[in-house]
Amino acid sequence: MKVFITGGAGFIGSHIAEEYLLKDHNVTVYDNFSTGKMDNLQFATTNDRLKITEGDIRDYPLLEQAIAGHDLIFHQAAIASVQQSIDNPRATFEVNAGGTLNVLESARKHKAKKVIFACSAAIFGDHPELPKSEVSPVKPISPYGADKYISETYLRLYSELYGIPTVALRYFNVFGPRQDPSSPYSGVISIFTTRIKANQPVTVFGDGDQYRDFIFVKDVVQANMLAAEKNSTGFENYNVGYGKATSLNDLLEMLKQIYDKEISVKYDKPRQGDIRESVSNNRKLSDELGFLPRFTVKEGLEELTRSL
Ligand code: UD2
Repeated sequence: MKVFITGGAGFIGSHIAEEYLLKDHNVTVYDNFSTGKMDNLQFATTNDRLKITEGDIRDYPLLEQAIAGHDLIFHQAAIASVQQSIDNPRATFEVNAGGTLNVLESARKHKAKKVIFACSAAIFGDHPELPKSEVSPVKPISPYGADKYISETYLRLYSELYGIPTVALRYFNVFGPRQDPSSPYSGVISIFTTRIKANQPVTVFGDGDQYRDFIFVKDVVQANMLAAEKNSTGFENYNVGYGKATSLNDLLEMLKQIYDKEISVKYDKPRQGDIRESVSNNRKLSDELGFLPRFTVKEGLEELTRSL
């Protein structure tokens, strides 16, 4: 298989690259290195089955040329910050929605076998139905969520109009090694673990009883590979979470046990625009793709902290 990964030098993309290389496939990473890092691909710098192309998904001619000859396209590139999408919706639209269209059009032109897309639980917004299944109402509350939903819609259209098999994986809260902790809007686990390791206090926005569905990055890779392997012809979407709720207070308790030290926690007012609760119903993912998470949240945290 020839595997093409947009955003392949980023957090999730680099883990997908790593697994395909371990299975002896040829992998092309396409990344503009705005947030992706060469460091994330350190495990393979001497592997001649890895090709790295520096390029932007907004650059259609370059992207289209780079995609030629690949079978499987994993589209992970995006501006992943919700806040950035609120501050600058046009710029993020160009990348997150326009970029997806460029990927799909390139895949159509070169008759790729399948496109698998990193969608997001952000498409659900603050609609109260829980847990979220694939038929739960979609109501994005940020340009980021809207761009992801537009992208998913284009995936469906490209399959219906042009016959390209497409899959949208709606990621819940992904965590693991290589997640960048540097922005205030980085994933909470990357922020907490980095600060705890450095003996710095952590801030909880709200009472800490808000919960999320945290899924370890290697299980997200598993979901991607299962979606790629399934003999599908049309469009499919799947919610991708661990399938259980973990509150921030639960998380801090686990981290306290793992680090075996007291954690200094400051409780502040809730973050504006925060959703209170989010959890995935993994039924479709397990029934149709045979997904079974291999890491509990605690096991994922243990592996993450060992890597820091
Ligand atoms: C996740 C996604 C985001 C988007 C969104 C849609 C991640 C990293 N982000 O945002 O891309 O899909 O879901 O709903 O997966 N928190 C603290 N202290 C901190 C940092 C965060 O208390 O230092 C809280 C934060 O206020 C929130 C929770 O932790 O209640 C999770 O925050 P997050 O930014 O990791 O993820 P989330 O669910 O807001």
